[in-house]
Amino acid sequence: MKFHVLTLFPEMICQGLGTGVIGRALNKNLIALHAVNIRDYTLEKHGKVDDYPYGGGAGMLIQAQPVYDAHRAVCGGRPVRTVYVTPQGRPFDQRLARELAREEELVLLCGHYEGIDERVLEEVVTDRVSIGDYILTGGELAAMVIIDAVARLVPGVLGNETSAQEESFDNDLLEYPQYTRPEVWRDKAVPQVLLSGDHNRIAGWRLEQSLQRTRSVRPQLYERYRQRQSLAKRLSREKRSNIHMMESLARGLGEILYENGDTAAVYLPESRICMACAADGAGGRAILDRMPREAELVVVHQEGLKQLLEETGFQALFSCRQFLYTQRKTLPVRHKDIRLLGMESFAYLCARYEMDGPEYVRERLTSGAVYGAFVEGELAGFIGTHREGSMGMLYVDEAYRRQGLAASLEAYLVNRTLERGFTPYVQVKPDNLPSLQLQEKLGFYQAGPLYWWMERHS
Ligand code: 4G4
Repeated sequence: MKFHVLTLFPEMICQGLGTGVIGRALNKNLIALHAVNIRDYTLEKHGKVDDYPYGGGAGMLIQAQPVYDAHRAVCGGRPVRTVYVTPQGRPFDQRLARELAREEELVLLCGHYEGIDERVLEEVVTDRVSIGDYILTGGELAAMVIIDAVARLVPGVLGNETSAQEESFDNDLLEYPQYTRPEVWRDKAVPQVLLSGDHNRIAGWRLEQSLQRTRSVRPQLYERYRQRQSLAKRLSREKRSNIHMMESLARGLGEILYENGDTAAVYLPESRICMACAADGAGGRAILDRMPREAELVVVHQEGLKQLLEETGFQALFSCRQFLYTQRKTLPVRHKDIRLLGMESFAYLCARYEMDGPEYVRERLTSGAVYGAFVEGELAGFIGTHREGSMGMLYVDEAYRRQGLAASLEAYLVNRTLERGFTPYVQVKPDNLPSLQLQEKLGFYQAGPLYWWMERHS
């Protein structure tokens, strides 16, 4: 991923990001940083880039021309997402960091003085972003904060196999306190439970600490956590048919749109998917009333809700069966050479997985969501986790079929999913017999009736 920064202080950017984890990622060419001095593009002979604001007022503004020309020099004609860091922007958070991490290139524009002439902002800026409700003397520190948060999500940057996949500002809770040696420091002992070796008790203590911290420091986060827990509890009564909703919540991909008795809707803003179930027509309409305009896809498994959607501008794209793996134990994986795939496998995947298009393949690959099976060093097949959390994209090359490779791939992904504390589930088209058989063979349970993916037709 490449970051371009348009700034009056390029050395500040390079200095600030040149060390530590981000510095190492730069050296390893996992990310690139290109700081551009706006002043280099002024046409004014003394290098001036600022002037007085029309209408009067304190301070100066950066003029449109040098910013525009610097941006042109960086992007040429290419459409590159361009972030203006400003106190007047959309609040930056982990979700926006994940969204920006999906870009191949990003421009960050840093303001100074009182800001920048609005006309060039209208021309080049795609996103106005604020890192918090306070004023800085320049946009550089804000841009560096964003670059740091985004860069650490790029696969490989955090080192080893840690991938950005499904990392979330998790389950809305703050982290619990942690301790390292020595066991006693200045008469303060490490909490006894952490030395007990009893992993259940430790997990319970940590959760309790997280809850206390969150409740006292971030009451709103705590409320959201409580709401999610209560919906999860309700959904779990019908866990089998609502596993897709449960899992999107558990993985921090979805937020609750509506909850009332047996009517519930979860919305996944990053993939613009809504998952819903309704007790009756009134419930269905309550969901529709709250569904964001941007929602492109809706997943339902009730005939009534499907009809209601069809009356409101949606049509069924396809249907599928849902299977889940409720056992906690990992599965044996017969083929040993299965690993995370990166963009080097882009062409291979595009030629074999056409259903969701190359942009989707790129996004999944760069998110660290796709694994490949190798036979004698050659890529023979792959599997991935879809954006909403289900496993899929399973494919094995003709020449390598009937050797249990698909089973190995799926078993492998089941194990990785379990490791993350999630419940593996898949959605299978009803006519895909080999896949239906595979789910049975691996010990999956079919959950609920048919699921319909509904698409908005404009
Ligand atoms: C744009 C307009 C970002 C940029 C005015 C930038 C805080 C943030 C700046 C200014 C910033 C933030 C000089 C006020 C630079 N301050 N919260 N300062 N100012 O993200």
